Amino acid sequence: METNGTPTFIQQMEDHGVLVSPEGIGNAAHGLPKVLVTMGSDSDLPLMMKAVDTLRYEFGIPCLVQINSVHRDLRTMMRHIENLPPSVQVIIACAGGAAHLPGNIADLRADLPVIGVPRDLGALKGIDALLSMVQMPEGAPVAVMAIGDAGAVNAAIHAAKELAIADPAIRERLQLYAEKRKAKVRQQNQTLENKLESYS
Ligand code: AIR
Repeated sequence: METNGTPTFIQQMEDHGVLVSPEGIGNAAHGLPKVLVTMGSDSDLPLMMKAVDTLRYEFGIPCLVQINSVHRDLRTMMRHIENLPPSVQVIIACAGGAAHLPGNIADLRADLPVIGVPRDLGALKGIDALLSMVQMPEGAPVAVMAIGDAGAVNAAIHAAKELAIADPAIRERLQLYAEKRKAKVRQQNQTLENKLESYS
């Protein structure tokens, strides 16, 4: 689908993935993407929407979402990752099983931090994905999160922390997010006596 080696407009759109922001998805989204959220298959989407929704609703960060499989279409993945829009500053990559996507991206993009999310899948329930991501050789680091839901949410928070270094508005939203977490523990203590009663 290339004309004389130059990507067509449609190919460029496909190459960049789908923009998601607090306002909406695709044409309804606003702003420049700061994070790429990529995954090996659309079957990873229910997990990775936890990262996408944390980015957009908690921190107001627009992101690109894109499927990239290093075991099913390595060449397309390489083209996508080498041609990301320059506004993208952090990459979150999820895969299940033999999960080489974040490690391969870390090699392709020496300039961007890569955060890995191992999917809890199959016979080994994510241990395989975790080990594939975390045991990178020296020189190409991947910041690997926990397996599953907590890892997906933490990937978004970690990405926000990286962006906050140069963005005071995101730093402020991170503080608010931490306050909400503290309020939750406070609220658990306030209702603790009633809960204890139910055990007596
Ligand atoms: N996967 C796809 N290409 C390489 C890998 N590791 C992963 C996907 C998904 C799992 O294989 O990230 O977690 C199963 O994919 P599917 O499409 O069979 O549901």
